[in-house]
Amino acid sequence: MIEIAELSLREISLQLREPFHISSGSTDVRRVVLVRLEDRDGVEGWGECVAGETPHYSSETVDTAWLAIRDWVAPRVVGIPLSRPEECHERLDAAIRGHRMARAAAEMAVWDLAARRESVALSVLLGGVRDRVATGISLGLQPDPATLVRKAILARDAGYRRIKLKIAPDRDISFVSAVREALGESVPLSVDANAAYSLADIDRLKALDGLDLTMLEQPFDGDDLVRHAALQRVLRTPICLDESITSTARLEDMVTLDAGRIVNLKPGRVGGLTEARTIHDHAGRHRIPVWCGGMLETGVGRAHNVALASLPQFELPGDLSPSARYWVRDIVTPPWTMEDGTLRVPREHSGIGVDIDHDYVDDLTTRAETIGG
Ligand code: OSB
Ligand code: MG
Repeated sequence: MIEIAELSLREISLQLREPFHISSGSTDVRRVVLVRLEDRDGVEGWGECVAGETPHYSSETVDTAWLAIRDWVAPRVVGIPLSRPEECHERLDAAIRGHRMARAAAEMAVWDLAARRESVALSVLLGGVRDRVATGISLGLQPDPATLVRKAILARDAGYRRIKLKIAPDRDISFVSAVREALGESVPLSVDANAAYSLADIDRLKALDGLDLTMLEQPFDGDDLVRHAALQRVLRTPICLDESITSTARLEDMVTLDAGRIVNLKPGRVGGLTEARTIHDHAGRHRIPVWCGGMLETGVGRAHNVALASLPQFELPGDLSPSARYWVRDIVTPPWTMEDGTLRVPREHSGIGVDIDHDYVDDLTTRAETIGG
C-alpha cells in the first residue's frame, strides 16, 4: 500500500547549452516543474513535467501544469491510499480531462516512490528488460544547410545511432539532402516537422520521400489523423506520430486509419508511465515500432524515459541524449553519459536510479509549494 503524505512542487530554471529551435517555437532557458512526493514512511519519489513555457508543442505550459497539479492532481494523490502505482493513473484519468503533462509529473513520481519502497529499479518494476538503451539525437532548426551538416557530422562521430533533423517548410529539402549527401547512405536519418505542414505542402513532402529517411515525424497538426492517413497513402517513408498520440485510443485510431506506422512515445505526453506502457503493449500487438522521445528533460525526466525505453518493444533509438548535450550541469548525479551510442539503464539502484543534487536544485528554484505534510 502506498500512502502519499505530501506533494511538493518546485519550479527550476535551467539554461540550455544552446537554444533549441523547432518549427513551432524555441527554448533557451528551460523552466521545469519538478514534483517530489513523500509517503508516511519518509520514502520519496520524483517526477518531472515536460510542459514548456509556451503552448507551442501542446496546449499545456509550465504555468497551466503548476495550477493543474496544485489544484486538481495533488488532492487526488495526497492522503488517499493506492494499492499499486497504476491506480494513480486510473484515478487521475477518471477525474481530469486533458492536462496529461501535469498528471504525468505526479504519476511518474508515484512510480519512482513505489519502486523505492520495494527497493527495485523503476525499469524492473515496469517490466523493462534492457541494460542499455540506444540513443539518437534531435538536431534543432539551423540557419543554413552548412551549419546543420556540421552538427550532423559531429553527432555521427559522437556515436549517436540515429540523427533526427527538425524541419519546417522553409528549411527542409535543401537542408536534409545536404546532410544525406555528407553522411552517406549508412547513417539512419529522420525528420521531425512538429506539425508545420498541411496537405497543400504535399509536393515538398513527396520530395523528402526520396531521401531514404527512417521516418517523417508529425508533419501535420496533432488532430489531423485523417490527413496523415491521406499522406501516408502517397509516401513510402513511414510517418511517425508524436503530438497526435495522447492516449491508447489515439494509437488505435492511428492503426485503424493507417495514419502512421511508427510511434514516438513520451510518457510525459500521455499522462505517465502506466498509459505509456499500455500504448507500448498495444503497439507491440500491432507490430508498430515505438521509440522513446524527449522533451529537453533534466536528469529526472530522462531517468523515467530511460526506464520506459528498457521495455522490450523499444527497438529504435530514442531521443535520449546524455546530460551534457543539454546542460552544463545536470540536477542529478551521476549525470547521464553515453557510451557506444547507448545510455546505461540503472537496474541495480532502486527507483529512478540517479540521485537528486538537492543543493543545486535549491539554487535553481524560482518557486515552491507543498500540499499536505
Ligand atoms: O518533437 O520530439 C519533439 C523537444 C521539445 C519538444 C518537442 C520535441 C523535442 C525534441 C527534443 O525533439 C528531443 C530531446 O529531448 O532531445
Ligand atoms: Mg517530435
